[in-house]
Amino acid sequence: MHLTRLKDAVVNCDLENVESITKSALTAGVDPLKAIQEGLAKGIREVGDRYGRGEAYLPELVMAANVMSKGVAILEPSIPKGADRGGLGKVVLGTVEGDIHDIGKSLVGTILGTAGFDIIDLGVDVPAGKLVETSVSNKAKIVGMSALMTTTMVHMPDVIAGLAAKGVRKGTIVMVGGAPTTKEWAKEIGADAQAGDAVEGLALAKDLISRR
Ligand code: B1M
Repeated sequence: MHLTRLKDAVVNCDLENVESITKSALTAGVDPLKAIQEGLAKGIREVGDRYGRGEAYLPELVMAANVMSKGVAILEPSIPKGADRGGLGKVVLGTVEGDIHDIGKSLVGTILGTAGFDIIDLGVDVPAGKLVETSVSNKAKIVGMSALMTTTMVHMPDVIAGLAAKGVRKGTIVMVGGAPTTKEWAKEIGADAQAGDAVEGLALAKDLISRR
């Protein structure tokens, strides 16, 4: 019931009631991550699909995204912290150049952060060079890139080439994610991992780190 209400709040662009709906889900003991992934995110995908079919317009997409962000902001502080907080290594994170989608990327940062990674989140529309330079100067263990559009995911290989040019490719784990990315895409561009959601991203990051 709570998950459906969360989904519907996004679908109906219900900015007024999303706070109370989200808080009542938390009070009822709904797992905050589940509330995001199986509630709010389902709603935003539904609106996105409608937009893709020409059944919804950009203002609706923007409003629905605002509702989603408001709900996520309430839920994020309640995501349980890992026992091994801190010390898993630095992760440089960003949405690639030309792309301003940040909800999924930020969620990945939150989940990795609560599990013990040190997150350097460069935000959105990040040029490849900035991701590479920040990674090198911080001796990052992982570079994480997010892309939500087929037109922007093409910048991901530039980061991998940049790391190679600086001689740090082998020592840096490259993880990619975002709706248009796939395992095949990751393999094709020479990334180490692709994650379909934030939970898988955390599992892959921990696994890859443990094997270094
Ligand atoms: Co945009 N948008 N949007 N949008 N938007 C998409 C991506 C689109 C598929 C919608 C559609 O047409 N059906 C489409 C892209 C089509 C394509 O590929 N070419 C699209 C478009 C076209 C656009 C604009 C160009 C529209 C316009 O202006 N005409 C514009 C882009 C401008 C730009 O970037 N330059 C635009 C704008 C926007 C809003 C601002 C309105 C808003 C974003 C708000 C924000 O981010 N602050 C928005 C939204 C909300 C979407 C959809 C509906 C939902 C994205 C989202 O937040 N999902 C999206 C449709 C869709 O994805 N199906 C769409 C929820 C989030 C929790 O999931 O981001 O997938 P997601 O992240 C997940 C996983 O993917 C994974 O874990 C996350 C959490 O579980 N993951 C990683 C993500 N990154 C990862 C990194 C990792 C690991 C896992 O490791 C590093």
